[in-house]
Amino acid sequence: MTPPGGEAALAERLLGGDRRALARAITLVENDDPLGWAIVREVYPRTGRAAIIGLTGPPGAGKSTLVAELTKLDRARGRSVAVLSVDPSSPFSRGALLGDRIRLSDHFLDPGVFIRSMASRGALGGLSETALQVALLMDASGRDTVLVETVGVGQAEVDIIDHADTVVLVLMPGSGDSIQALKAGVMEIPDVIVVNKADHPLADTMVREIRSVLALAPRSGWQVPVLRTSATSGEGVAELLATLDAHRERLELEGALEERRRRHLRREVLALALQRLRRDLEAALAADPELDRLLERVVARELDPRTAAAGILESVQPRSVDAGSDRGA
Ligand SMILES: Nc1nc2c(ncn2[C@@H]2O[C@H](COP(=O)(O)OP(=O)(O)OP(=O)(O)O)[C@@H](O)[C@H]2O)c(=O)[nH]1
Ligand SMILES: [Mg+2]
Repeated sequence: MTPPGGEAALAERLLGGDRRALARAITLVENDDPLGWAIVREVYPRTGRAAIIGLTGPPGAGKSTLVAELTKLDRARGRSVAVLSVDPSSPFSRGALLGDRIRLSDHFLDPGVFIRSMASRGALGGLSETALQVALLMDASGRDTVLVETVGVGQAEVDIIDHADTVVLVLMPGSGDSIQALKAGVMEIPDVIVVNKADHPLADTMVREIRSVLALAPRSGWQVPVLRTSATSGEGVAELLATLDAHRERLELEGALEERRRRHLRREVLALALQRLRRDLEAALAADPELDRLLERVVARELDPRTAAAGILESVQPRSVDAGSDRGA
């Protein structure tokens, strides 16, 4: 139990880099505990200092193995690291934990590395939203680098990967679906593409295919590097880290980091507002017989669906605004 006013003390310890305070705050946020949100509110002004690097890609591409290797190199140069593995495809956090435990086990005893895995079931307030708050807590606790790993299934309203300063797409030979998704514009062009499992005979073909897709994509200033790694042997990982540094430097040099973060935060705030509106609307409708009445009239062809929808909004809007404020009862 946290005593009243305990969030201030917990926030203070978290800001001071206390790992147990960080772990506790994350659990509170995962449990959708108001105390957790209070802590996020408290520490938010102290966030924005960590380099947030997102690794996404199909299952089994080697993201966790790469994260473990990157962590090793980043630690070797004295930076503190937090790792957040988010697995939206698994209802259990245990599966994700088990695999990651093996790959990240080298780092368990290092106080400079903080590791957390999350799956859908572990996050009562919605996985992506929770993951975002967790990343903020890690940032506030003074970690230099926050590595976020997530399977690239995407299309959530709030996607954690959209909040990375640098997005790395990790593919392996045979990730044809991902190339199609890039080609079709379904998947946003990342900042860096890695073909992992470079020890595989088809790695070269894969790199060529990616380059030909990128050649068609609209150019921005940054030319997306396509790197080859073999995460299990560590080959190419130093080059990847150097590329991540280069991307960061470029962002900072051009003032692009601020611009990118502004874009992300705008999207996040809007998505959260929409999410909230939707929740409030659904809650209001569940308790409102007016919906059934309207529906009956739509079914009876007295009222068209569009007019009915407008009627619903009119009838619930004042309550929705009310429920959305923090003014209290
Ligand atoms: N041959 C080879 N195997 C690799 C390489 N990198 C990772 N693997 C293996 O591929 C498997 C999956 O690696 P993970 O790091 O768990 O992949 P992941 O992308 O994190 O997987 P999920 O989190 O389940 O989506 C493991 O058995 C790794 O040992 C590599 O460079 N070469
Ligand atoms: Mg993994």
